[in-house]
Amino acid sequence: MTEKTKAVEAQEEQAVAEEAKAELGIKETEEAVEGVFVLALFLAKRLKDGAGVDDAVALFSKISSDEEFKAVVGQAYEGIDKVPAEIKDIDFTEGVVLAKKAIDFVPRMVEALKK
Ligand SMILES: [Ca+2]
Repeated sequence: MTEKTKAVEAQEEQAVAEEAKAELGIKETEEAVEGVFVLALFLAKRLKDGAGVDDAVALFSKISSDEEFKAVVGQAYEGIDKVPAEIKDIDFTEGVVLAKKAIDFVPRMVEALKK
C-alpha cells in the first residue's frame, strides 16, 4: 500500500465518521431529558408531603389519562439505548441546546415546589 492510498483512505474514513456524527444528533437525548424533567416535576409535586402508595397510583393514572404526559414519557423511553452514543459525540451547539433545556427546567421546578 502506498502512502498516497493511505492518505486517501484516511480522508474517506474521516468523511464517513463526520457523516455518522451529523446523523447522530441529540434527538433521543433531548427526549430523554424532557421525559426525566416531566417525571421529576410530577414527582416533586406529589412527594412534597412524603411518598406513599397513592403517589405510584397517581403516576399510573397520570400516564393513562394524560395523553401529552404519556407521549413525552413514551418518547423518552423509546430509543433510550441511543442516548449514550449521542452524548459521546455531543458538539458545542448540541451542548448549548441541552444546557438551555436544563436552565428552562429550573424555574418550572421551583414553581412546582412553591405550589
Ligand atoms: Ca426517544
